[in-house]
Amino acid sequence: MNIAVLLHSGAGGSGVVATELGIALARQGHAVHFVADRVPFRLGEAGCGDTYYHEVETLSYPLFNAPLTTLSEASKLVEVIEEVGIDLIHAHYAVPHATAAVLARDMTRQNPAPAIVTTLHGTDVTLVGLQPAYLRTTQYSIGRSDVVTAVSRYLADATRSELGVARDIRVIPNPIDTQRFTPGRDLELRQRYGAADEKLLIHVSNFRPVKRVGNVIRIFAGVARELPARLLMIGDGPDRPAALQLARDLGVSDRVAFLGSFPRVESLLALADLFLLPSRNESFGLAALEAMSSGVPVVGSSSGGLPEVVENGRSGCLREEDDVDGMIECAVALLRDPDLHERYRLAARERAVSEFSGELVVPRYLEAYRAALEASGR
Ligand code: GMT
Repeated sequence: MNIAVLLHSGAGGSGVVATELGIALARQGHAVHFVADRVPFRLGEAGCGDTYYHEVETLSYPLFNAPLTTLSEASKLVEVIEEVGIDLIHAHYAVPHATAAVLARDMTRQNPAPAIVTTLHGTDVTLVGLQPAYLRTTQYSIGRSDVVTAVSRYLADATRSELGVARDIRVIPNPIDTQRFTPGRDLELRQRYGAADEKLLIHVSNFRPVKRVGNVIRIFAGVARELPARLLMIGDGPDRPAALQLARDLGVSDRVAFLGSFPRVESLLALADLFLLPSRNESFGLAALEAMSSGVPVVGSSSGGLPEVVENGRSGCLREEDDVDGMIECAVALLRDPDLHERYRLAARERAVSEFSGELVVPRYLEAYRAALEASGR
């Protein structure tokens, strides 16, 4: 199959899922064409067969306040459709990608036109899509897709109840490469981030308000009052300066390392004793799944779709969104009890492998593709 993938090419989870799913499909013999404004964050190092990158060119023009990226994306997509013969477009995130897909399908002279699968990832529904500025366009683009998938039951329900979309939505969880994200510590690397008797906590995100990085620091400070510990903060975003200041205010800045944003996080994840994700609302929590696959239990919030990934009391510990004390208590209990920690560690890995491994999830996407081709009359 010739597949065009529309995605956000930065470090966010939807772009990561789109890239890694595309790579997995290319490994199975499909030709995967990424259409984006820059090389996707996790594509660079893959070097994996039949993947292609088509750059969306943007145009700045004094009459426009900002470049009209949806239009450039649709134009580039039509070009790709007609040059290589695209069977199916997979749009990750409703706006602007599903919108550009619908527009390109209407514009192309290719007959039959490609089918469209749209995957909803989270804030495209719960935040951005609900804004009056985008609401009708989001509803329209979802409605005009041949098949719509959501990464959790929570998100599928929110799409129906909050966005008022009545159509069928398939729930397909995010896949994980369990061979790449695998337990196994590089002891030399571990030494670089703290002494052997210090517990290592880790957080990976784009440091946006929804991630509550302030609470990450508060939880860590609470844990560090009880036992020797260090925190690795991986990623970057608008809330980094405030998090850094809070670490200073709470007197833990010497034990918190901000490492920045980079694509290969697996070797660092495998070093950690706990992963922190106290987000306000996580529709899935891909970063938590990557940690679990690496054998790292998760402490986080029970809102949104995270409970569909992390089993509270087994592979991690989930508390109400702002229950920082509860999260501290749970983290300390886990870190103080090696047997309990080992049970959680094994359960986290086991859940990642048995529920979310690419071998199980990628075929579900292929099944959605077949349904979309059929629905589109191809
Ligand atoms: O909503 C975002 O934060 C953007 C999006 C992204 O591109 O990072 O993240 C969402 O998609 C991920 C992949 O499906 C999910 O793991 C994240 O939970 C989800 N983020 C939120 O719901 C906040």
